Amino acid sequence: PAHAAPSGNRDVIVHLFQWRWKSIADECRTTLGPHGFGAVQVSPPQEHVVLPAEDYPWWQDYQPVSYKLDQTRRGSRADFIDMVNTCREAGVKIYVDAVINHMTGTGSAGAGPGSAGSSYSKYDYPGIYQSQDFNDCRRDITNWNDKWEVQHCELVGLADLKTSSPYVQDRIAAYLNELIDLGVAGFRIDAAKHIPEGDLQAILSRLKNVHPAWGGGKPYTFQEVIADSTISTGSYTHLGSVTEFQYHRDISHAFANGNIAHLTGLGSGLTPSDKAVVFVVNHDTQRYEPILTHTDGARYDLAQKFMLAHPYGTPKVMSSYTWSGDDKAGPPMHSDGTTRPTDCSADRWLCEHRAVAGMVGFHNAVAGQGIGSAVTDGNGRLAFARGSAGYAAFNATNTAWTRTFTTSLPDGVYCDVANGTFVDGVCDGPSYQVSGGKFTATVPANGAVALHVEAPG
Ligand code: LAG
Ligand code: CA
Repeated sequence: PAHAAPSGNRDVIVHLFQWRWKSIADECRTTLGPHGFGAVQVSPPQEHVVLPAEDYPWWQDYQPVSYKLDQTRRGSRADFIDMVNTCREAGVKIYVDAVINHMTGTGSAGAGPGSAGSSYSKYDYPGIYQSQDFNDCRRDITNWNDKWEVQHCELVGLADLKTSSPYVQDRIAAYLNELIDLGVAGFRIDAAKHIPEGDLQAILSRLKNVHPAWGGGKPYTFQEVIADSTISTGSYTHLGSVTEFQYHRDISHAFANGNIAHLTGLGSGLTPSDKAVVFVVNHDTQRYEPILTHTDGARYDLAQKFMLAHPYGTPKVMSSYTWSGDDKAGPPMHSDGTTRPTDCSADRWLCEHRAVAGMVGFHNAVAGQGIGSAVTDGNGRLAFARGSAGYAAFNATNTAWTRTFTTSLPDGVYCDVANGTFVDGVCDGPSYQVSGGKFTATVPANGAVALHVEAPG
């Protein structure tokens, strides 16, 4: 049912993890729209638990208390609506992180009030869900080889919704449809593999069409499926896109190890490209199983640039904040636990997406062109063409790589969008002259050079 692809070529997703709605609206207007980003994955907007005793961890969001959109740490319902509209006017879709497998757990606050003031206790959410709306297996998932258990018992102790119940399906669909009515264009389905496929299908089949600006079809959905030998991404691809965690592991190890020469074939054998949402890192892996993250500096930015240059999958760029010590640490916040506005040059906001923004234009300009004419130099260097629309070179070594590349880009001067950006006809990076089908470049250590037809120098 819900599987319309993002419209046009603007399909790149950026995850503005924990950003306030107002800050996202500003970023859509000033940065995301002009650079051609397609969509923002926003943090879960529904009412959630509030845990002052644990210093307001980021993961409050993943314990829903109700589907009210007011008074989360990121702003009001009115702020949310303003963000959706402002981003749409900038050509940027909003994808909501939909937490629909479960409600709250038993943490430092086992009972209400939630962030919008609602009272609750585990298995009891007045006016929404009561005990009969939860699965009967009221214990943690222990045997991850048992598909029934993975889908009907509790993920880290979170009250598992009885998604087989038509009432629960209706209630979840009502929440998602309210978001569609507000202009939301798609959803990340949190913990999708913990929801039986048939139940998820029943929920998604109840969804309305999205805003006409986004084509008016069913919402774009990507399901978080951490595939293993018990549950594969293929169990969910008939319902929409899926997150491809093997891609995350493959690209991260390759760049971490400086072993990138073989990456032209990245993604082969994995989920079909048109169903795969791909990423170098997400908010969980950067904490719990880091391979390559913002702490790795240039090599990490290089991997995100490569993802934007390579044809496999729908890229999702991470943009987060630093933390020290405990991995539950929340974003920069006020003393009451509400999040501070993003300032990319202050606090702990990283704004990683800005470092790779020029490559979004490359991704959009070369859409539909295959990868070809690969050139390597040892294990750590790889350059390739995207038809005659673009050419990119990647250097995952600690020494610069100078050579003359052969390209089918038309002769002319091109903006290097790996080291600068091209917005409103202005190139703010280096430029290169292609003549006679060749150009000579010095690809920086742990850096890239990328030229495409829509960015003259
Ligand atoms: C996800 N995808 O399937 C999210 O990407 C992931 O970030 C969520 O876990 C998880 N599923 C549930 O939506 C996060 C934190 C957990 C946290 C959970 C609920 O990674 O650490 O659990 O959100 O807030 C916390 C405590 C647990 C406790 C649980 C219930 O860490 O020890 O059992 O709350 O009280
Ligand atoms: Ca479940």
